Amino acid sequence: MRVLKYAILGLLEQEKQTGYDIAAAFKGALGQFWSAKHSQIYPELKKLVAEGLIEFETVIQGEKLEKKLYSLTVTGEAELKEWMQRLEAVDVSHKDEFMLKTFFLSSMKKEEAKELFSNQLVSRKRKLDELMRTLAELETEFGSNMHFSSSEFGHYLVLTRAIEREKGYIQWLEHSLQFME
Ligand code: FER
Repeated sequence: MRVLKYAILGLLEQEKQTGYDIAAAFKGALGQFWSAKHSQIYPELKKLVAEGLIEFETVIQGEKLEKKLYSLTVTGEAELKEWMQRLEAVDVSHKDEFMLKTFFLSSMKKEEAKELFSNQLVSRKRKLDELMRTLAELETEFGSNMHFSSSEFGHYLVLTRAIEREKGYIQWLEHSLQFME
């Protein structure tokens, strides 16, 4: 399934944007959990136009730089809505290189395994720190009592989910390290 298609439709549902704006969005919060490269975004935009899901008007930016300002069509809006409501299958493809190494752990010496786990613990704690900082920023900017109609409510939910995941991951790493004592 072309999930990128829906990511772009979702962005355009928020506001009309240029290809540049869309690419920039993937460098922000969105890109933290759904990445896409320029080389995927621009062909996808072309495809979506051909399919009648998005359209564009040409605008002049700055001196005489022509830009395509994309927006959703009625059909695009309907497809996005349908996808948002659709129940997706539980994703079994969440690839985690560290899990792959863990699976083969018995081929390592215990001290090496402990080092591998300790290093992973450091990097997961860093990730958790970054998530907590972003959450604190969000709360400073938008208030700490988020509710459904807050503009950043979805972002808030994504962050709190990631924070719980990292906390669980850290706990598991610590238990595993104790196990290897
Ligand atoms: C953010 C939104 C999401 C962010 C990180 C994430 C650091 C990460 C999500 C994930 O790992 O699932 O603004 O900022």
